[in-house]
Amino acid sequence: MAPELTPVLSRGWLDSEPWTLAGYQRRDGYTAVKQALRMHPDEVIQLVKDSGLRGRGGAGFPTGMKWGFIPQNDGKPHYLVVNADESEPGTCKDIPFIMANPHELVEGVIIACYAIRAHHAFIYVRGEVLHVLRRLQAAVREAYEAGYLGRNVLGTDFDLELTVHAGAGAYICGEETALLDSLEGKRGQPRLRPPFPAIAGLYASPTVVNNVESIGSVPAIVRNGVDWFKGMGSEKSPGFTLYSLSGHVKHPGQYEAPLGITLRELLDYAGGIRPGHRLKFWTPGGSSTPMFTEEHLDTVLDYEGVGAAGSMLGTKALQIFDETTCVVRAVLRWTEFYAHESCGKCTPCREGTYWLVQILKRLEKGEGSEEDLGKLLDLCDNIMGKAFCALGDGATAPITSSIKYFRDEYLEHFERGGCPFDPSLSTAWA
Ligand code: L3W
Repeated sequence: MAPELTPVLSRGWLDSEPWTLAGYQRRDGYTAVKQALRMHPDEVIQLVKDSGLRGRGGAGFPTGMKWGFIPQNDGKPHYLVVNADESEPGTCKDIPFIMANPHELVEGVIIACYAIRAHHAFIYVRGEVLHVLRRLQAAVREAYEAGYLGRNVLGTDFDLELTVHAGAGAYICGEETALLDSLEGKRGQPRLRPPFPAIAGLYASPTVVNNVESIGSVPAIVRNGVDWFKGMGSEKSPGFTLYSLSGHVKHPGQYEAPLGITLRELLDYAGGIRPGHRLKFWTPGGSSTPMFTEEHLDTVLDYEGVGAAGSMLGTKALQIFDETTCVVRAVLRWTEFYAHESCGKCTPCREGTYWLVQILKRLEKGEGSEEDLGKLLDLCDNIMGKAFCALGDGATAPITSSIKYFRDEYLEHFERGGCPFDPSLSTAWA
């Protein structure tokens, strides 16, 4: 039997105006921060460490451990930066969460800042999503008026300023150090790590950078306790999470479920593949994660399960394609995205993604040769692990995995001298 859905972050999404302070307070909103402020900051860090919460932005790094990296008594200001620059292809969880539940994010920010002794937090939002920005700004205003932000939070001696910052819409600014450069007013390009942001982040000060969903999960953990959280999910990947299902499923959308659910089980909730069709390929964590096929329907969707099957859980963005979709065309489309979004700082990514697009275009039109597949793999090998940040690595994932599972489909293109698929049949290109 499929594990039951676990609406924690998505609780109240269908309520009337769940985004208001009053709406959030009806769902126990801002009770966790009161509990946290009665604890010692180190106890809050320990609680998050004990919960086993792992970063929901793609890498799955333990959240409590990251908070614990912030040096204490160093005389420097500390910062919390929330990465709300959601833009990994297929990923659409942080935006709906903020739209429905901005106060849960604000409450998580207050708890996290108290724990790491930060007095200024920033939420870096993708600039194009004006509705999200407005929703968040309104919530922050309400939180200031209610005394949850500003001087003497809830009558304690803890002060906290929260700034909502609009980015300008570049995928690279989802990379934590590029985001920090952008926030400092520079062109968003990744920095060399180490030093990690925990040591030298915003304005060269110790900074925690966490994804929206990671911070949004904290109030429920404080409210309900570690055992409750660990009662969901798997041993090394505990808890609930938002899976985004898109593409050829009957009911695309966000499904909040325990880590460790499988795609087969999620499809039961999403009404299955669109009627009359069958699953061909899918991404477990956005286009930066190697694709899977039908044989992976029962892969356990947690960090370990997906890793063991040769991919990454990433942002849990499950893009689902049926048999009408040309895999070469899908890969070309993703690769054009990476070439466009490459920041140009390092040669393997800047030049490599450009050439990947040229070769894929040729292949898709049926003008390539088998030798081109070797060239693609060679280029990927020269990008993977050699680019300045994960963008380059991500660009290689759809290519290497599609050649692994669908080599024959690539060959068919140049054997027939064109694409064997009718694009009008696949809604993936609508
Ligand atoms: C201190 C150490 N801190 C690691 C911290 C580090 C970071 C976190 C994870 O990429 C992935 C990427 C995308 N001392 C530390 C330390 N940290 N060692 O831990 O670091 P890392 O390098 O493993 O990952 P990352 O650079 O954060 C994230 C993949 O996620 N992805 C998602 C992309 C989504 C977007 C978006 O929507 N905007 O970009 C999808 O698969 O490809 O592999 O905080 O500082 N010793």
